[in-house]
Amino acid sequence: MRFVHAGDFHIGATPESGSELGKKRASDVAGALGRVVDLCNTEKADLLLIPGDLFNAPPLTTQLKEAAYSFSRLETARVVIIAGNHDYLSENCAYLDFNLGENVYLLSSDSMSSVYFEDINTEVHGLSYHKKELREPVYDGARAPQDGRIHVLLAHGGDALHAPIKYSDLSKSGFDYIALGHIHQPKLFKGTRMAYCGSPEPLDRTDIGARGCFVGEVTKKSFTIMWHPLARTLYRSFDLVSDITLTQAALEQCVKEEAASHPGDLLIVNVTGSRDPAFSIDTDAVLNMDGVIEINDKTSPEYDLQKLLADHDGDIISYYINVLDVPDKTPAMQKALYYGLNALLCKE
Ligand SMILES: [Mn+2]
Repeated sequence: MRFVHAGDFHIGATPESGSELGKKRASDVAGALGRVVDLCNTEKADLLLIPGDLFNAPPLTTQLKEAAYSFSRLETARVVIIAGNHDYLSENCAYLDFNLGENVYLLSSDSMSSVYFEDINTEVHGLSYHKKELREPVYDGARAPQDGRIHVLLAHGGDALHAPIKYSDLSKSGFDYIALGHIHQPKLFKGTRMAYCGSPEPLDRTDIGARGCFVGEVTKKSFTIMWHPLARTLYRSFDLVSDITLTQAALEQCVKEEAASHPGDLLIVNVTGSRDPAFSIDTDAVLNMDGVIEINDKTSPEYDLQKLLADHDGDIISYYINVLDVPDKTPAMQKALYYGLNALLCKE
């Protein structure tokens, strides 16, 4: 049985809203399902497994129509979906009544149910959220029947408010594949047949790194799985540690080279370390560079404490340094030393 495991599309989400970039990001998110359908067709997948949060909120009929159109283009795959905490099934919601297509199976019950496909000897199990939170450990005790069928579990959650999961136990539950959703970062649990697919597009700036889905093949005896990148936009964090030699031009050159080596990616520049007290980073200038969407200046001025002690012998500055510049000072004391000296020296 060949499958594509993709979830957490969050159709309707609008990352970077209110900006030109936001328009592109919204269409990236809305278009991801179409790209997954294309992949299912080229891979000749038997099943498209969607473990929840296909939509960012309980879907509107227009959003369901768009999804149904995408599913109608599937040439070989049937779709099995569960509803997650974002697109949970409320009473009388459009999601429950809408016909997404004869090749689409929404496991709508809030307790475990399944659908069996005889031609591929595969039974897919799962349950849907009927509310935003699900604190019960609903996957504890889930076991695959031992009946010769290939058994797949769709599961959504993994934190305290959303179906807490004991991963080690679940990985030994006998399922031939466990398609997890809810966590937006992809994760394959090594040595198991269990993975979070992550979202096909990053949904906010904390979603650093590659995004996509998994393509796999499972039989009762064998298992292969491959990561497939799909995201049109990628957030990349660029972490720089500076010292007192840092200059604006050097910083911009580093950022320029990083941006040039990853064209199209959106850089979040984080600068830590020390800098010359007389120098401060022109963050606006960095923000105006191609490919940069955010800069976080967490540098601290590096004072020449010995020189300051000599220059300020007997005054409040040398007193302040002597109190805080002790051998076993904590990071908080280090910060207090820098911030205090900034304030004291500016007043001069
Ligand atoms: Mn979720």
